[in-house]
Amino acid sequence: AQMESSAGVSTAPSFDNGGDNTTVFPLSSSTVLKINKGDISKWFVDGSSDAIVNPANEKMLGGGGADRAIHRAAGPELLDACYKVPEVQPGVRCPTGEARITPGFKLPASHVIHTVGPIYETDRNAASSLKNAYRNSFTVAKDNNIKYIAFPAISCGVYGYPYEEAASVAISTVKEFADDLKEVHFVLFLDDIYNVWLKKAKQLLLP
Ligand code: AR6
Repeated sequence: AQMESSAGVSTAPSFDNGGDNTTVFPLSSSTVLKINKGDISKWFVDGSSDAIVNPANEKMLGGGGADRAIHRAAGPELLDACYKVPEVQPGVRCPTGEARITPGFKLPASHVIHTVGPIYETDRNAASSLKNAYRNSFTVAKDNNIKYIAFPAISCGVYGYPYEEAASVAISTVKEFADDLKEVHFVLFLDDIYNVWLKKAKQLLLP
């Protein structure tokens, strides 16, 4: 473990389970936001009340991007658990904007919260769909006594959401719904996205 940076300033490595460049922001008196660079499939805090969020699709049976990395690290039991999530329509286990939870199996984190962000080009309410994906991930987390949660940049890969707009939705929604959790993390794979998130967090969270 290394030193953590103070609120919103500079970057000391502290996400030593697979990431680095952690910056800490206050969300409330009891909740902090940490923005990390790294691979979300390696993230954990305590291995029992922690969850990573998988940016999945409505079928919930795997895919590319972070979804692929998460399934690979979790092992085949994760796919089995996803198959057991009931379909709400033929081929749809998790409609856009909703969230479902499974165990983490071989992942270092104890749980996976699967959510589905909007496809930017075709979702006419992309911002509200993205907000719902974050909000419903929090609802599922709280219902399952999760205290630590890590999000990737939902919809910013295959689903084509512009980074700046996504960062505004992500950070403002986290600010609104993070109560009852101890730590909310973003684990961002790309330098560009990490930098956009940091800038937006400074704008929205620091005085
Ligand atoms: N850790 C953290 N972030 C990652 C990782 C990782 N290991 N790998 C990629 N990213 P995407 P979406 C970043 O495409 O846009 C899948 O096929 C990536 O750089 O994973 O919501 C699903 O099955 C990007 O910034 O998710 C769906 O079909 C962010 O994670 C579809 O893609 C999200 O990119 C969902 O698309």
